[in-house]
Amino acid sequence: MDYQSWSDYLFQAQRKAIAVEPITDFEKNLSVDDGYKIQELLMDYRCNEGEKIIGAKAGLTSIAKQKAMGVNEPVYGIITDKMMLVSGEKVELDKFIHPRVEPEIVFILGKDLSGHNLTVEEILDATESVCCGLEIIDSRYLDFRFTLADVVADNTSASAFILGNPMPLTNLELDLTGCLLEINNEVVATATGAAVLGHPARAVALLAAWLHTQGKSLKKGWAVLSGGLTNAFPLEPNNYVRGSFAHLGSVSIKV
Ligand code: OOG
Ligand code: MG
Repeated sequence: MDYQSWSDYLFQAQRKAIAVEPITDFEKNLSVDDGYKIQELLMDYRCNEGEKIIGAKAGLTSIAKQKAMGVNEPVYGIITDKMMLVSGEKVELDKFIHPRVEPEIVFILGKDLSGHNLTVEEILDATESVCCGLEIIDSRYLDFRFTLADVVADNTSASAFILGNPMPLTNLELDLTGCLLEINNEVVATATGAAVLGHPARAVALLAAWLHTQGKSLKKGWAVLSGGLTNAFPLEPNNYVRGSFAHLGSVSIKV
């Protein structure tokens, strides 16, 4: 299989903001491992264009998201400086294909982390601060139609994200942390941190294990997105989207 040309296929789709058919429409046997190889080349490509890796993301870590996307396993991807927007910033829809927004809990790491079966305690120990976030996902595939292998190749639909103010972990019970997603001042979804694998730190542990198998690690200073707590909602013209979290504050974007 020509991994390089599939990574180019997805890179061009993202750059031109034009949706393409899923790779599995052509490569019926695309495996999840193939997907990760394509993702790696895709991110090499983006880094060669000047983007800097500033973190990682887990996706499909909540039942809400897995059900919505018809996929039953978490997926892992990479985030870069170019994907970061500022809270309150105006989002231009024409840079995206069909963006959707989802609320997430984000870990800022105080040390490198790698290894299998890291515990929630070990993750929290390595965490410098936590913040609330909104992720804007934008599958490069038509109608967000993909298999697990396709979405992995597409760097798990990563497109943009917005972080709230970093908060110290002291006395935070992230599994109990409630979150409201509002669009135009109407609550469209609610969840608590436990929606992600019982505790969002477990998503960080899975990411550390994923990188460990490649001889890599989560890095000190990285932002780690633990996955959408609720289903994702389409971003539409004139939307004002806000994610509000108990103890973590809120983040918003205007379209
Ligand atoms: C895949 C990305 C999932 C999450 O937080 O669940 C994701 C998708 O739904 O397109 O970022
Ligand atoms: Mg996400």
